[in-house]
Amino acid sequence: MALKALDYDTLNENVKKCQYAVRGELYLRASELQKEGKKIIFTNVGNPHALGQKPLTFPRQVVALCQAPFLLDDPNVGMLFPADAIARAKHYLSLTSGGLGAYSDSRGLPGVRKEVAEFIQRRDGYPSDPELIFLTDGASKGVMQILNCVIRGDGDGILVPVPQYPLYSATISLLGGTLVPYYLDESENWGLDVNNLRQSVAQARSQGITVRAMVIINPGNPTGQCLSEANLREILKYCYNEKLVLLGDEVYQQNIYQDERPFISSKKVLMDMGSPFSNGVQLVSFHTVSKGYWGECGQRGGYFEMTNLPPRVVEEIYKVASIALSPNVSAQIFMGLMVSPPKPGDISYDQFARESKGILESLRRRARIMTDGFNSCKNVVCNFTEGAMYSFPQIRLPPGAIQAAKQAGKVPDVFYCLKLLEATGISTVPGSGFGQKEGVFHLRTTILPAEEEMPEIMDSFKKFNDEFMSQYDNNVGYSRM
Ligand code: DCS
Repeated sequence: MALKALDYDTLNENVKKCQYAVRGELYLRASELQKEGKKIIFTNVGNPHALGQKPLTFPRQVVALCQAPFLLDDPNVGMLFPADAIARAKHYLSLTSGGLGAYSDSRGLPGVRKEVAEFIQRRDGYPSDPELIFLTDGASKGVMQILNCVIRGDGDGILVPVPQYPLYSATISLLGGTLVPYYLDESENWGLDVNNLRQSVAQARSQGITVRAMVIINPGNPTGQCLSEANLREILKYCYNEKLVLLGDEVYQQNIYQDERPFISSKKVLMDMGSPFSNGVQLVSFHTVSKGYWGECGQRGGYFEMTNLPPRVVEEIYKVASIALSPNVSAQIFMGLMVSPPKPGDISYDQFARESKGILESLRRRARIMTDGFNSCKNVVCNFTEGAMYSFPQIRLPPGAIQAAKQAGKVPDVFYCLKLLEATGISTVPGSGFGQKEGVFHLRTTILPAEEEMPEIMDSFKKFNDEFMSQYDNNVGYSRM
């Protein structure tokens, strides 16, 4: 039969190549089982509200009023909404040209970009220019826009940490670029060794690849580590010497679960380094309303800030952003609220502080419960989740299990995760979806299930795992780091 204009055979090869494990085979099987009536615990996506996290009250009040501005004319509005939420809704509406139903500037509302710049300035202690901040539909769209500008063809390489969040591998495939992996060191709590970077770049160059940019995810997904200031300095110096644009994915900057290594932004470290670095390194940093204690994933709000990009490049990025007309306007307001939440003394401050503190403290406890739970299991070792929303234990699969996976036609960690799903309903993502060293296996779970359900989930994981290991473990050299 003749091929249709758009048949699988004529599909863009880059689309076929692109893989996104977070919604891959495991997720599809979990959805099937759910349809059959099995209780599934979806820990495959960092989607806090889907696992029961309640929205923060104040931002929802403000956006509700912006969505239904006629409520502002209702004489009873003050009985339903606090005065500061009403004032804030009026403020945001005044920044729009026609409310939430009108497109905004393609870079986002100037008033909100100004609030983002003020937030960055407060956070880092250095000025930030609203003209160099673009609002986006989630951080994902921002990352795609920037990679689209960097990648000219398969001769262009992007350094990506391994393990990585597959937005990067998938987008690089889609855009026809080349992913240049650099390995994080699991035995050093997923630290980033600049020598590994050098090796990766040398190898890529020997294959004729022009390495153009480097991605860091800080705090890490799926690895959960927080980069130290010293490490960030080394990275920035490396980018300066090698003329690489640094893409700083900092979407988990509020999600920190220890005190030794607080979040520190790439921008601040760069500015602290002074000339020639501070005016020499090109940096794009990304943030979102999906993470932190907000977890407003469905709103699709994000921003990126550009440092040391020439005005003509910024103009071109603006031009390309204009093709999509405008980011979501309600999401822009969420972003405005995230970067300028209620302040001490505001009517809504106490409630906002109570809610946000409650979420963060619980996440901190859940990070601990998960790590300890995994480390109590046979043939499982797990670094502590210093930040972000994930636990990424290494599963030391015995040769018998690897053999059984082969027979079933599955990658070993996919095999393990499928068995786990069937036995317990826990839906995870196999480590192979994020990249890992040859012969080493992991899985990723989020730390997001409700705290009161955690002990039961970990018990059920342990029961499955220890039985699985006993079944396959013949006590001869299982796979190690
Ligand atoms: N960057 C990182 C490191 C992420 O983990 C995510 C989402 C994003 C960017 C994009 O977020 P938004 O587009 O929503 O702003 N993380 C996915 C994940 O691993 N699980 O859930 C979503």
